[in-house]
Amino acid sequence: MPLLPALISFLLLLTSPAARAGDLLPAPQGPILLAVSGDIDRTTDGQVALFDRQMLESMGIITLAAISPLDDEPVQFQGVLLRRLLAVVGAHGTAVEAIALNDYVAEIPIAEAEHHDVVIALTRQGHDIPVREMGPLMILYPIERGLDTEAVAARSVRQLSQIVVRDGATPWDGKSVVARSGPASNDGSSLAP
Ligand SMILES: Nc1nc2c(c(=O)[nH]1)N[C@H]1C(S)=C(S)[C@@H](COP(=O)(O)O)O[C@H]1N2
Ligand SMILES: [Mo]
Repeated sequence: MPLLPALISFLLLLTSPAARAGDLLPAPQGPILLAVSGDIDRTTDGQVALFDRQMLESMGIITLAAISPLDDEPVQFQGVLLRRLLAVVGAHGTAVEAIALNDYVAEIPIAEAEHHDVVIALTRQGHDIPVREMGPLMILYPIERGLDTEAVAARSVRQLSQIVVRDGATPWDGKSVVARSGPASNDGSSLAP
């Protein structure tokens, strides 16, 4: 299906007044890049929401500068906002478990993704990201004061393959929020109120 009609039908589906818990998202046509499960209202097969590249792109691509494991300095990435994906699947709960191809798991508070432009990157400098370069999907945080912490680095999941929506073990404590005053904390252990 050409991109524009696919995009329009996808957006219509999302905004339709008939959209409700249990509605099915369009089934993926290409290779599956991401599986979203857990506490979600919309799936592709009644169990899990599977996404191919085109489906992810149809949610709206944003560009951000970030530093990947391969970079010494910021380069341009393009991807989908995590909060946009969570809106598409109708996520409940307070956190997502982001799971990598190598079974690495990190918990990301949903409130953090609402507050910051946490991105699921699809391309690096205009190109798909090979698995050996920590793709095809990678969670990136914007370069922002207050986000340069080890905790945030640990949530920057490379080779992302699954997201499970659930209630978090620990509610977000706001530690990655940009402090309005006072010195920037760089270890996440102290935060100006
Ligand atoms: N797939 C995967 N992603 C991962 C990790 C991992 O072990 N596997 N480690 C995390 C941790 S603890 C850190 S500090 C950063 C390291 O990212 P870097 O290689 O850009 O420094 O990746 C995060 N993402
Ligand atoms: Mo780390």
